[in-house]
Amino acid sequence: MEYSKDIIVVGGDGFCGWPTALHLSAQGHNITIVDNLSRRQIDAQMGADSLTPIASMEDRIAAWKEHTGRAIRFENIDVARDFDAVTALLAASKPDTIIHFGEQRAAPYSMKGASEKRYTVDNNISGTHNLLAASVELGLDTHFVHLGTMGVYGYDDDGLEIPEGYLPVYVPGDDKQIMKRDILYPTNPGSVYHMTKSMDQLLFQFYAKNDRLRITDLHQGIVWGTQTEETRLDERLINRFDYDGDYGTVLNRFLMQAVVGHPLTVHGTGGQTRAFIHIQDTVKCLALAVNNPPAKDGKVAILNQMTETHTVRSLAKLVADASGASIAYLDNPRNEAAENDLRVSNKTFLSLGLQPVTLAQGLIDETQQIAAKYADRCIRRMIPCVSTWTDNQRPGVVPPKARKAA
Ligand code: NAD
Ligand code: USQ
Repeated sequence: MEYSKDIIVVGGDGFCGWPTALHLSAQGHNITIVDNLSRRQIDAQMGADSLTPIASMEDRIAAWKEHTGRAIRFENIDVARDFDAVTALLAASKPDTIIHFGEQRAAPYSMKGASEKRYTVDNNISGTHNLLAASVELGLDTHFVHLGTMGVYGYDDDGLEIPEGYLPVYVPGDDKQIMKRDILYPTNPGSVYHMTKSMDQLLFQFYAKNDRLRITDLHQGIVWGTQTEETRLDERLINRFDYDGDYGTVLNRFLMQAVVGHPLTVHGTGGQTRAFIHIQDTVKCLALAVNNPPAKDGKVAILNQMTETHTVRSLAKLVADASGASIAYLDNPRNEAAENDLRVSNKTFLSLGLQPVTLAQGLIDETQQIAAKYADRCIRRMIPCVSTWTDNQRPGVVPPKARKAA
């Protein structure tokens, strides 16, 4: 580490934010977590909960201090709604780095209905914009690191290796010379949630160009696993484990389903190929990003934060073979391609020294052991994915076209 940085981790109570805050604290950085605890509130509203018992923020921080002697500050601020509090905090702390995890991140939740769509857009866009506008207002030279998503690229399967954020295009100029331009890869989001990440990209493009903010946007794949080196130290530090139909992501859901004797819920044929990364690599990537800020050159640094790709059906088979679970092929509640290939460049993190953890049996076993340990906390009625992408996918709903014809 070059020197100890002052880092604000927005969304530091969440699945990726909490282990990242601990990892960076362990590396000697001074950490302030900012979170409005909305994720815990959404669980309470839905009647869901993390499979692992997550301690209160106060107990988490106290346990960390007991084990390491290191303090972490916590500020309960809604970055989307309380601009004054955001400005006051940034003015007082002048952070070297802001890491922004603080968004509504579940695609199915964002598609439940108008209220969830509006919340996701308002929360994600205003939160991101407030942090950028406050940094400019205060004249800060803060490195802004944002968690974006692989899903902004879409899954069109056009045979290209997905580059890191920018696509070179070649267009004929007036004098018939071919001109090369690097444009933002055309976004093709698959949910309202993914759309907010596409919109975030434009905010970053503008603020990097206009105000020379130093911005790193990490296009992360689906994160799996639960524990990191730091969260394993004490049960009060344990990371959250989402398995419900809105917030649970596919591999962790399969691992939990196998443990509780639920058939593995494959949507459609399971031919969807997605990018994955283990939570331990997420925190390593964040440390690499923090320690390698981009130049103030008007361009956002976009890095693909993923380590491997798999189809949903191959993951189901892997888990079924290891556990004896059965596989259920269900009608897909989403509006997405049934089958796609996916090739992704992640050359920047590899060149910075990332040695990826791949889907190894040991890690799968560990996650399954965590799931087994807390299986009695599983609320089975929260397992099905009931959020549908369009009206006509809802059971018993007459599709709009049929309604018109009647
Ligand atoms: P999470 O829901 O567990 O954590 C997000 C945290 O942000 C929560 O603690 C929540 O309370 C907080 N938050 C939300 N809105 C806020 C606001 N307005 N003000 C303050 N705090 C707020 O999600 P996660 O899985 O940790 O994801 C973190 C980020 O990483 C998200 O932006 C997500 O889009 C991105 N990401 C996650 C995954 C994944 O598989 N989990 C994959 C790719 C990208
Ligand atoms: N799927 C199943 N069965 C399930 C759950 C999901 O077949 O029980 C399928 C979905 O239909 C989809 C794929 O698995 O084709 C992935 O779904 P997911 O819920 O695991 O992931 P996704 O909705 O894409 O979102 C997650 C995070 C999000 C992040 C994104 C990264 O919730 O915050 O941005 O992964 S990425 O997918 O690379 O865009």
